[in-house]
Amino acid sequence: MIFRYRNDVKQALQDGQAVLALESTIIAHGMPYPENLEFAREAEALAQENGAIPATVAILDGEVCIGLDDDQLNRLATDPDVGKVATREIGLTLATGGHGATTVSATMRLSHLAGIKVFATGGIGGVHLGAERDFDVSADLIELSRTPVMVISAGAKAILDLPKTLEYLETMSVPVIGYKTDEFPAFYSRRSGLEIPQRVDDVALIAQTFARQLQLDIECGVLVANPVPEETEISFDEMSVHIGNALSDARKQGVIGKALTPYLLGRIVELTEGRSLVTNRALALNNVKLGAEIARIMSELA
Ligand code: PSU
Ligand code: MN
Repeated sequence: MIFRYRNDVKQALQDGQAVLALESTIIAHGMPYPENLEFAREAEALAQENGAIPATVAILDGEVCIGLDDDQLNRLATDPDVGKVATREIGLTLATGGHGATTVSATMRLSHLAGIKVFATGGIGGVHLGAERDFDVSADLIELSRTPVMVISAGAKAILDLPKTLEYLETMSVPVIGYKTDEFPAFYSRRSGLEIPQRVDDVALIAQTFARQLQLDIECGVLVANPVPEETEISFDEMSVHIGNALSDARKQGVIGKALTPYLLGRIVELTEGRSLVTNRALALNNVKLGAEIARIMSELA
């Protein structure tokens, strides 16, 4: 068997009830232990409270797991051998019976194959600063352009080139919807100064927008940009300083490729003395809540 479903997830999918996908790279490579495990448990509980069955996605022992139990969450949060799996690494990880935490790209693809339409994360990968030299563009953007799953995010952080990320999404025909905002949020901060042309304040309209795309077999996803709650945001100006320092440390250490995003996230937690982690947790949970509401409305539309 390649797909293993937690029982309640399988049942909910069969019955057409709301299911919300959650990624696992944020657990294995996006936050330190034990905050990562606490976050993973809280995210599952919050989805449930808001009317959707949570399905954290990962690859364990060569199987795609849709919905994890507490032991499996623990394993992802603590085992240093759990790799970071983007879409291109799915095949080899399965073929070797390996383990992997799935990124936004792989989680989208596997959710789609499992029949899950809505997925909540923290922030997406994007076009990296200096991409005109090193071509570092996250596979998340490619997946958004070819896989019909809605992704709820707090935008993307300024470790990325945000204007280029938005341009790329436009080129790749990925709709970007600002939930109650006219600006693309910058993960830790509510504002980036960059305009999003499509603002929607009504959750039901977000669900209907995606339902229409699905009806027409438009194959791309939708990126929902949901700003971090005001009480936990860190200003763009302050974060820019820490991000600049983290980027220069990465350059000095020669960190590139798939190691770069986890390195920067960890370094920023250190540089902000843990404040960025509090913000990261709050924004990701805020996305889970919105994602669960959208998933619930989508299941009622079907
Ligand atoms: N951004 C975050 N937290 C994360 C990630 C991104 O704020 O944990 C993870 C996600 O899993 C995302 C991946 O899909 O990093 C992108 O990695 P890359 O930049 O190597 O494509
Ligand atoms: Mn990359």
